[in-house]
Amino acid sequence: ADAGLEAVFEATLAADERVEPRDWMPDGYRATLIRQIAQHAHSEIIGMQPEANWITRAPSLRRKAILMAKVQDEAGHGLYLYSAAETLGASRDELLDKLHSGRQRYSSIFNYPTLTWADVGAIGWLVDGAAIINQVPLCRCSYGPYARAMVRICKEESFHQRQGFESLLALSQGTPEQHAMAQDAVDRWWWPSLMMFGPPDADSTHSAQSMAWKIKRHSNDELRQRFVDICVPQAEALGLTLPDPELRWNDERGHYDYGAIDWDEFQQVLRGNGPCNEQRLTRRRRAHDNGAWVREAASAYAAKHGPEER
Ligand code: FAQ
Repeated sequence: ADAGLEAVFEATLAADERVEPRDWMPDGYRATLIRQIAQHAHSEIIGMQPEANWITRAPSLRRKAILMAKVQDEAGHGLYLYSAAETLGASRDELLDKLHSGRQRYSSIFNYPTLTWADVGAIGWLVDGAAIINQVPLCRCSYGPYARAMVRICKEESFHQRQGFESLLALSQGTPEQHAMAQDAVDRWWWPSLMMFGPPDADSTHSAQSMAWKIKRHSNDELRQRFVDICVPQAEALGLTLPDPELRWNDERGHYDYGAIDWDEFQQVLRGNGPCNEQRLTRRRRAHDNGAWVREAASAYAAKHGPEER
């Protein structure tokens, strides 16, 4: 690359300014961002499925309205993120094709089933909670369009986390059966939520370079620790226990110690062998195929009227 352009790029990073779509950037920087933003976008739209599973069975009109709004927000997040990826030269068609053919990933967390209504609360509290911890630093990501999309997404995720907590609290303080249902959901979602932050730092292939490029601001383990520290008092407030006998405050470290994560399970899920991988992708492909007529109609309309009328 032209040494002058590279120096401008490095100076932008050093000054903590944003890299914008028309700026020169190294090929690896572009490729890393496309990979991460695409994976993030795919997670948002695949992540609609586990909770949508409960829309028709929400226990009240109020809960149903909240859940529908949340699931629609996730679709919106997917759209902001696909748009951010488009500014790097990756078209939405191409990215969806890579998702559907298994060439790009989505978050491991969405390969677990939602077995009871309490899972909706547990996802809001833990999964959206983990998403916020991971995404707040991404608001300061060096790539402008991604950073700006994150600001809005984080505000919405905060609402999602609060609704999950409130829903779980209602169950926890309800009948003994409802309390047990809430506890069971937390027991099943806790460990997969910790895996959302990615492999341990020693096995994280992309972290060092992504941190040098200021795409990531903290390591996977740092963010995971932050999440654990925040969740322990929240679990107490909920009257629920986290399923980890080794969880205890470490005065020296100023953090909670926690037990060993089952990384074999994580690798299995990444290889496509989680409980719901096949169902999630099958439904996604079907939804895409069912929407073909909308895309065709939109292109036909655009061809007829030209861009100025759109
Ligand atoms: N699942 O070198 P690293 C949400 C892969 S929140 C699957 O550490 P990196 C909100 C990784 O791609 C969820 N794969 O990777 C919501 C790489 O494989 P590759 C989405 C994972 O990128 C709530 C390999 O392991 N959030 O959707 C996972 O530096 C409710 C090595 O890992 C984001 O995507 C995983 N958990 O760090 C929606 C946030 N972890 O590509 C609906 C943005 C790692 O070489 C309902 N992303 N891998 O084949 C990030 O911050 C980063 O990409 C990390 C991973 C931290 C996830």
